[in-house]
Amino acid sequence: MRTQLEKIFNDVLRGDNKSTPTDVQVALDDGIDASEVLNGGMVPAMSEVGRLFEEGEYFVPEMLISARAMQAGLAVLRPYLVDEDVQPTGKVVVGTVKGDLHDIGKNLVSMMLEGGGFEIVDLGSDVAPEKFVAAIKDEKPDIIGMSALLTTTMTNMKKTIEAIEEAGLRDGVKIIIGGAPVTQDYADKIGADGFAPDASRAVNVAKTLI
Ligand code: B1M
Repeated sequence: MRTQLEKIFNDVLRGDNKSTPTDVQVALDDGIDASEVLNGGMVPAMSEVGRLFEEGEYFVPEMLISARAMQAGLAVLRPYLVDEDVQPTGKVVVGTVKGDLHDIGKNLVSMMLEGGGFEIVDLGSDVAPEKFVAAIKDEKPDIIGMSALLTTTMTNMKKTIEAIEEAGLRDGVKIIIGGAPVTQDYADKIGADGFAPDASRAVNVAKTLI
């Protein structure tokens, strides 16, 4: 089991988008749990990519090809994380905030929420505050989920909450935020209703708020 997870870790690390989905499928066929494939192989590989970037060994192109391999692996995992037959218990509009292109964490949170019975409307990445506002009017979600990976873009979470307040829509939705630089303290400071450090805890927080 260990070697298969190591294989997947190395696939993502070197950005191999052919071997990653194949090795993920082999792991699942061997009976390794989807969450173990994710948290024991794929997610640690992305952390290592981040470390190598900080050390100056990886550059943006390497980060991009690892991200592409990660997305290819996630596509294989998706049916194992999402139960299509569950009746939706609530609707969540998700997006990565303005100026931020990191979408892997947001996609993972979306998948886990879907697996937890939520209907998802995904606005993508680099989502401006006014787009979140328009989506509240159009989609009437129970929850807005915002993701940010950069210290320079997490401030757009505050701006989005302010835009929702200014549009008079704040009382009708709960707001959950997350992403590597985001903390519970920050969530409290900007008036979000919930914070989750990872995708599975995002599901618990969403269920509590509903
Ligand atoms: Co970027 N990048 N990146 N990058 N990148 C980071 C975030 C960085 C930490 C790397 C580093 O220096 N160690 C650093 C940020 C530093 C900082 O702000 N403090 C960084 C930088 C600097 C940059 C650029 C500025 C680099 C440059 O151009 N010089 C640039 C910015 C571009 C932009 O957004 N405007 C940039 C670009 C990119 C790529 C496009 C190449 C690529 C992203 C591709 C993509 O997403 N499609 C990329 C990548 C891959 C990373 C790292 C290596 C991996 C991110 C990732 O996917 N992690 C990252 C290093 C790292 O995170 N250690 C890094 C895996 C993912 C599963 O985890 O997204 O944290 P994460 O999501 C988790 C939790 O955070 C949480 O749950 C998820 C699952 O458990 N979560 C939520 C996330 N959203 C949530 C929402 C919730 C609840 C929980 O509720 C709604």
